[in-house]
Amino acid sequence: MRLVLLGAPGSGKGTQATRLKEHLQVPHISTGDLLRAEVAAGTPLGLQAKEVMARGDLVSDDILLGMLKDRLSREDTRAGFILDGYPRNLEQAAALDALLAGLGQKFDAAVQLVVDNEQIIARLAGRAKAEGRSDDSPESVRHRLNVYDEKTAPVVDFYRQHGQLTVVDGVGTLDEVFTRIVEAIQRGHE
Ligand code: B4P
Repeated sequence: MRLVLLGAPGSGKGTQATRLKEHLQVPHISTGDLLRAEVAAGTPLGLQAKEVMARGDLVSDDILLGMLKDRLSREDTRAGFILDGYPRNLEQAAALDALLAGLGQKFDAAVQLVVDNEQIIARLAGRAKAEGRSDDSPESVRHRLNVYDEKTAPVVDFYRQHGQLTVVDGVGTLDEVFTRIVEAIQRGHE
């Protein structure tokens, strides 16, 4: 199973991917986690990404594509993967298609988690308190939601037009949302 998880910041992509990887027995690839690991290790790439992420902007497509190519070339992704946080714009969507075509692969479903902005702001305020992530400040969250509307929402429309989109209500308990995703994947595309 090759799954792409889409949704606004705070919609539960990372949270649900952590559960889905156990259920589907495939690796969870979070571009946000890959970037945060570079930042924590203080690599040149991490130093470049740090400020961009704290502001809530998108890190450059070239950096992301390089990281993704490396990760998808690893043996453990042969049987599938859950991609969380990529693609975030139409250029990244095209790059993903090309990358998978080069590997002789296609993804099985793009799942969009839908959560209203009020709930998103409350969730990320909670995470800011619990984990102190620099991009969960109120200013950064507002900006990330604008970036999502401007750059990432067109990716959702693109997959919808191509019949590859599955929409899931992301509001509810972690178990409820998880069950909806699993059922939606089983049912296939909407
Ligand atoms: P990400 O790491 O992808 O951050 P995110 O959008 O906030 O999602 P995340 O998966 O972490 O949170 P979740 O909704 O699960 O990206 C961070 C930054 O990295 C980006 O802003 C960008 O700068 C950069 N980046 C990453 N990918 C990129 C790309 N492809 N191109 C360019 N730049 C890129 O969880 C949020 C909170 O909600 C948690 O506290 C969780 O506990 C809570 N929650 C989840 N589900 C819930 C539920 N059902 N009910 C209540 N709370 C819930």
